[in-house]
Amino acid sequence: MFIDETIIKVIAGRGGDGCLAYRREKYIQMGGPYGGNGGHGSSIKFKVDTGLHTLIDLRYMKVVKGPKGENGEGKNKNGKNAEDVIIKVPQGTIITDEETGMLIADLKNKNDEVVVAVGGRGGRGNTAFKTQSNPAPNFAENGEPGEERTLHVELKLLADVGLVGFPSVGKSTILSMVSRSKPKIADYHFTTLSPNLGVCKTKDGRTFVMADLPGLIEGASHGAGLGDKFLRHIERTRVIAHVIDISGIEGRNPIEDYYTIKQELENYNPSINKRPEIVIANKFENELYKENLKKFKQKIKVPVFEVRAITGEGLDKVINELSNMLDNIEKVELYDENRFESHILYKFREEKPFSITKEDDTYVIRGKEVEKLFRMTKFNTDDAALRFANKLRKMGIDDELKKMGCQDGDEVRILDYEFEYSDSNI
Ligand SMILES: Nc1nc2c(ncn2[C@@H]2O[C@H](COP(=O)(O)OP(=O)(O)OP(=O)(O)O)[C@@H](O)[C@H]2O)c(=O)[nH]1
Ligand SMILES: [Mg+2]
Repeated sequence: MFIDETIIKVIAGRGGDGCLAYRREKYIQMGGPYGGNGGHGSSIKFKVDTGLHTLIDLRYMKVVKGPKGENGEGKNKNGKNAEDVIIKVPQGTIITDEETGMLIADLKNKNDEVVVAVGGRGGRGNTAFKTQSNPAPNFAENGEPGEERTLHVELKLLADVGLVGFPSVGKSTILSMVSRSKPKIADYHFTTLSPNLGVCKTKDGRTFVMADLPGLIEGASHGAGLGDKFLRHIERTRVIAHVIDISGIEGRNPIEDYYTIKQELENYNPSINKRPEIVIANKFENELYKENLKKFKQKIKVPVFEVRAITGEGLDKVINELSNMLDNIEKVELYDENRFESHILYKFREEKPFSITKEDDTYVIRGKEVEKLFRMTKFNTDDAALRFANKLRKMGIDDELKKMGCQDGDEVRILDYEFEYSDSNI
């Protein structure tokens, strides 16, 4: 099966924990703090590998988790950073955030790579907190949790020319004659299930990439046949070559075929129909088809080239013409920018630093920052708890609780940690 779209969850590694230690050596009294910092957690990266052509490997990776950074140790020994996890994908992979729909990366070029989830910072050891006023801090930090994201990963092929048309009109046969690609060819419909790419060369040595795409039928834009899964590949071609069976031997009308395909393209993404196009009238091998060709040319005002794909007759001309067309159009951004426009706002969405709700008799505090602070606090010493309380106050949580009527002795909860509110220590 050809996979060109998948969902994957990535969880970057947590930072290593900071260490709480003191220097204790003979003859050195009050040696001071001696705990090292934790190492950085592993980040998760996507990287282009030109040897890959499908996203099939990703299907087996539902969740990718990065390792944790090493914990800090005594004698001020810092933990090692964890190595990044690299997920290899084919060129032309697009990554969006599944929750917001926001575009994260469009890996168009050979050497593209992108960090999709940043590893957590290592927690600081107690040495790092040493100040003049507190020369022997009695607390250390836990490592920061790594970023978590659910990603929608899709692959769009990058090709110069896309062969589109009904099933069995001869698209794969054409590609096999004009390039070294060897796609499967057969007389039944939907022989081609995934796109094939081939490099074409003109007599004067110019080259371009041609894609043989799976057959389209009426309703494809709504999922009929192989559906819109493959229409997405067409979005990434610069010139459209409509392949038409001009013989009509399968009982179809070539003119209607052309209009049906145009309509499907229009329904899927109207910008495709604005691209330069030609018609390849295939299976032109009999005097009887001359009439069909004449009618077609009268009706459809697009350059039409009659060919006979099984023998290769007429294909040189087609390749030459396609190459000339490509010389005259600029390389453009091939995906439709507008598709993402409505999501860009998410980037600027202001997130409240915290929220407090009263659930039963408990005040529940939520928010990324507060939860992160909570996870990074080691509640094993009074000093650590005090530092946590001070930070909450600085964030304005204290004031907000008071405003809501919270009084001494009331229950307050952050994640699964419950404590009693006290005006003096929070
Ligand atoms: N008579 C005749 N048959 C042809 C010609 N070109 C291709 N065919 C035949 O048409 C049939 C379908 O060809 P394919 O190249 O597999 O067609 P396709 O458009 O790739 O079809 P799908 O992959 O199913 O969409 C095969 O049996 C070919 O041998 C031609 O010029 N003349
Ligand atoms: Mg085919």
